[in-house]
Amino acid sequence: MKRTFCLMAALVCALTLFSVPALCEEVIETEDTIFTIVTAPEQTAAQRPPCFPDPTAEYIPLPDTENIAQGKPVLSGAHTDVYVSSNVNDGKTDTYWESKGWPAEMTIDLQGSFTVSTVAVCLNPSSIWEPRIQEIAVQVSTDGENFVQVTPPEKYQFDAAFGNRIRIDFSPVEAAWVKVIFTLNSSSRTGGAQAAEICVY
Ligand SMILES: [Ca+2]
Repeated sequence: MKRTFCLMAALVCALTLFSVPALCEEVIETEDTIFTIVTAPEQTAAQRPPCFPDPTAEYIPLPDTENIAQGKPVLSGAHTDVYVSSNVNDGKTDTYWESKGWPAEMTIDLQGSFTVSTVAVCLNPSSIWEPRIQEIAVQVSTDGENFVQVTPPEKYQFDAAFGNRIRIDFSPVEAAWVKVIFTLNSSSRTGGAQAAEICVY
């Protein structure tokens, strides 16, 4: 029995050291120890074992079409600390914009007229970002001066379990500018709106 335990322990250590993805596991309990035996799969490329589901499978899906907001000029009011407005459409969810004060408006110049029907607001998907609610409305404009509301202020739940992102869908409308207006953030420590990315489709 002792030899069996040693072999099991060696196997566990070896698998841990080499970080071999597990395809299945067996739990063995002894009087004072619990061993988890994992079996290394036969593989030639990285793969995710069924016992570790892909967390992105739970993310709120975004349209497959091009995000026409990325990299375009943006305009907003004052920002908090280093969280400047250009962080809001740089294509990275590990950089974010945080407003200073309310309401917080972010206007994106699409640099052309497009038919748009979805705005997505994303935070960093890391679970260190606790769930929060932000109240958001969307307006569009064809001339950059006169804006029409396409969705009224509504509260949206951001949760890392679902990618920490929300999408706002509305009837297709012509737009050359999109203004996203934030009026509440339930979890901002400095009292501002937060968005790692604002995407327009
Ligand atoms: Ca960003």
